Amino acid sequence: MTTQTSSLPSDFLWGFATASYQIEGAVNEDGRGPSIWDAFCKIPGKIADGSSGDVACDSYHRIDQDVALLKSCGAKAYRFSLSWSRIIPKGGRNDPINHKGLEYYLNLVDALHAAGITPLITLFHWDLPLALEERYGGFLNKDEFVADFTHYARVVFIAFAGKVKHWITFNEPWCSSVLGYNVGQFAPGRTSDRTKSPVGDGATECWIVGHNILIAHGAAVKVYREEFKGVYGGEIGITLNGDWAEPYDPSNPADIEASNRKIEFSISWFADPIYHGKYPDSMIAQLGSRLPKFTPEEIALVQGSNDFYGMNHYCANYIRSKPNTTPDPTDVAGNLDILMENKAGESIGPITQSPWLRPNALGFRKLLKWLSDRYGYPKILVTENGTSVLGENDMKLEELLDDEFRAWYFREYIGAMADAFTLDGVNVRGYMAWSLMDNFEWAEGYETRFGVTYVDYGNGQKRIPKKSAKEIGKIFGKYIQKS
Ligand code: PNW
Repeated sequence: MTTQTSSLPSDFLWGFATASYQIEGAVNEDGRGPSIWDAFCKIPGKIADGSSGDVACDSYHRIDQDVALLKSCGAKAYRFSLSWSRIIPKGGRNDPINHKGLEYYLNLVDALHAAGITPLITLFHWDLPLALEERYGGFLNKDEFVADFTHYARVVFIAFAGKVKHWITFNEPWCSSVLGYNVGQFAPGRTSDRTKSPVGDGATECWIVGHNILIAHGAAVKVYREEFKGVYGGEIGITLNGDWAEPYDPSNPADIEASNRKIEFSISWFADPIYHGKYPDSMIAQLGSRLPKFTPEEIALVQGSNDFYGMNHYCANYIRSKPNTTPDPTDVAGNLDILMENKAGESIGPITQSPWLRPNALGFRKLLKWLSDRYGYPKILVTENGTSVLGENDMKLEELLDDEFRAWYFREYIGAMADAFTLDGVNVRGYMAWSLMDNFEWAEGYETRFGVTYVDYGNGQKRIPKKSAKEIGKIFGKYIQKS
């Protein structure tokens, strides 16, 4: 329910988000090394339209256009990610640094500041340097990975010292772990499913990867706090993804419990160690010794390592329990069914182009409250929220640009967030819409569009703002208190 009286604080930071591999292109330029996504896209059948990020939105050559676009939308902030292999082409702590790569991001940050737009940097949004995957198995090698990520983070903190005050270590470790090492849908594509990959063990590897990412996050935060924060200020946290869960049958206690467990398996997997110093009991119970244990040194790094909670959120599901069943060893959800309809046959929300995404804005408000209750009302920055539109890619340009469905989504979701702030006391302080422009939507290629701006891939990556690009500023104008 969106009430007239809800509002957002006067210093609320809002804008748009993107990620390096999804927009930059220029994969072979100025010394950039390949990432695991360059390699994954070359495997036939992995990307829906057989495409890759080779050109994408060509943002590597279009700093001025992208910043002008942000400005025209009235954005106060821009969240983007760095390509690790642009900065350290082979990724490792003893490998050379590529100053040309750093220069691109430094120019972008300078252009943002000149336009009065606050930069938020994500250090890692899935494009791991391929050399690290080949050298030691990437995320699976805890000691090497943590040391190399910490080094990379320090290189970046030094380069941007004082220029950037908002840092995100990892984007959606759930996706890196589960989609990369269990489902096999994302790079590096490891899974137990031998029809998809000759290598991988979905019962164990995803839990090891998640564990190692948490430690790398904690180690990078320690570097920032000890070596940079005192001098330059700023804040650092991790971004976690998670959908809201509604019980399939609200009168069935097992479905209510399963709904809670679903959120624990996706979000609390990472957030409980950070805020409570341990994995959720429900995960320990189901996974046993397959869930790694933190050493005292590891948990000391991880616990308390968020200055803010980065929240990526898109949708909700109905959850049905599976009573009296033994969980499959490759189950990652908590032994339950994830459904789009409830027992009464009602859909959780309208259909979009993404099979996993049906909007339900009240679920956003409920999840904001759920997270706040569980983690002590932390400062929350919504680092992604947005939607695809059913059939958008096949629409005539005029129809596509009039994206009322996406504008409606933003009105609903931003309204629900204002309710959470005003009525539930949730400490939400920022919001980045996904995405500034249509871009490479991972395994779905370019067929699914998430942008508030249309990108004409066949015509020099020309950018044309859709209706929603202008709408977001109007919505925030309505909610943000005048100082
Ligand atoms: C996020 N799922 O990913 C990412 O951070 C973005 O890079 C991406 O473009 C955006 O959402 C839209 O997909 C997700 O299958 C991808 O549940 C897939 C899922 C969730 C998040």
